[in-house]
Amino acid sequence: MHLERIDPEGRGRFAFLAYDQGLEHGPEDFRGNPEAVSPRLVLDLAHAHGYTAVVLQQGPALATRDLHPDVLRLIKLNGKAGIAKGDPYSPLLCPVEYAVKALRAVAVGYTLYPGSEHEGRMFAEFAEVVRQAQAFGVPAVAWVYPRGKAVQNDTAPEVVAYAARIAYELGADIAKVKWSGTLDSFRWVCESAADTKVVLSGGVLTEDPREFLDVVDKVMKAGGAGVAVGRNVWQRPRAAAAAISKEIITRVRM
Ligand code: FBP
Repeated sequence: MHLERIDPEGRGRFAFLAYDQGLEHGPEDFRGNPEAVSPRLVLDLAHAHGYTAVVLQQGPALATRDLHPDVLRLIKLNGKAGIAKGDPYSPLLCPVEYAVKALRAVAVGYTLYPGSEHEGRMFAEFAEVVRQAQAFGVPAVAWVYPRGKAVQNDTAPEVVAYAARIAYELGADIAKVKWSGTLDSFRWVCESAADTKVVLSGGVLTEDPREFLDVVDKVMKAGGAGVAVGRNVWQRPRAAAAAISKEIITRVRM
């Protein structure tokens, strides 16, 4: 485990501010809050509220190298656009070495799609990412989203628990998974991940912030290690994004 850089006090609590949706979903995600089209907003929020790190693809990371240098960067190493349909494959786009040396990554991330006919390539790429991350002393975070024609319900408890377990089997320090629907089922998800810490994947914007914060409460009670949230923060106007950030950080209690 190489969590020291992102968890210096060893509390095992993390709140990542995810901003890789521009690639995954396209600019549609920024329509409701045009300010979010620039990564400046998430960097300002992370600076002001103490998120563990912001999640950036190579491009926004390069463009904002000098902005809020105190804000830690988790560099997303693979990615795909949301245009093609069918079983997903998300190729490695940025090597660990470049992320660490050129983009000052203190952690690296990779999305796995178990159940896709291409899962084997992604498992192999991520296993190599884990070895490289070990060599460079940074944690590897696995986004684990069962997906493809073999997957009927990607948020069924047994599917989310399997996702968390896959992250552990491949050597991830942290697994980012979808909400399994109940506190009890999420406890099983966390237990299934053994030594790998489990964080909640934010999901679509809830109109009422309390709805999202209620899930965060349940995740923490279930033994979760925190959140990796995007749209539920930066799809709100700046003041509301700041308000929910404060609530998230309080609940995660880093
Ligand atoms: P959100 O909090 O906005 O849901 O972000 C979490 C995340 O995993 C992003 O890091 C990623 O870009 C996106 O969700 C992928 O979403 P999808 O489930 O639509 O592939």
